[in-house]
Amino acid sequence: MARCIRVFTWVLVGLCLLEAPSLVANPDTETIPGLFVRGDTNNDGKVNIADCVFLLNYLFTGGSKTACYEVGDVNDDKGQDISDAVYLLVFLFQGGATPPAPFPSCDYDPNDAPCSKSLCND
Ligand SMILES: [Ca+2]
Ligand SMILES: [Ca+2]
Repeated sequence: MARCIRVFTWVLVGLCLLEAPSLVANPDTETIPGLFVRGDTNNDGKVNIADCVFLLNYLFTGGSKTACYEVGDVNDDKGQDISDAVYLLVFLFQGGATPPAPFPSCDYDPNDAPCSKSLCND
């Protein structure tokens, strides 16, 4: 199982080398603590393939955590796992479902804790 996950991760990382579309998040100009954009896992204000890589690095290679848990819960199922990276890849490359709100603009998720470390709050 661990080997399958490693192989799958490398396949996903390989996909990351392809040129990918990038959505620019739309941070609010107001400073309101707790806002975030779902899927902006590397907290750079854009949602693109780099966020998939960031999340996979965290999940499988001990990379840095996301700014807050909800940012990396791309499919909003209350967990962070490989399905979130796959969800984002399918959205970016295959026209899959849009990540649940807050996306693509900074906002709150009424069902989740506020995200105090997001770029949206700078
Ligand atoms: Ca990003
Ligand atoms: Ca999830």
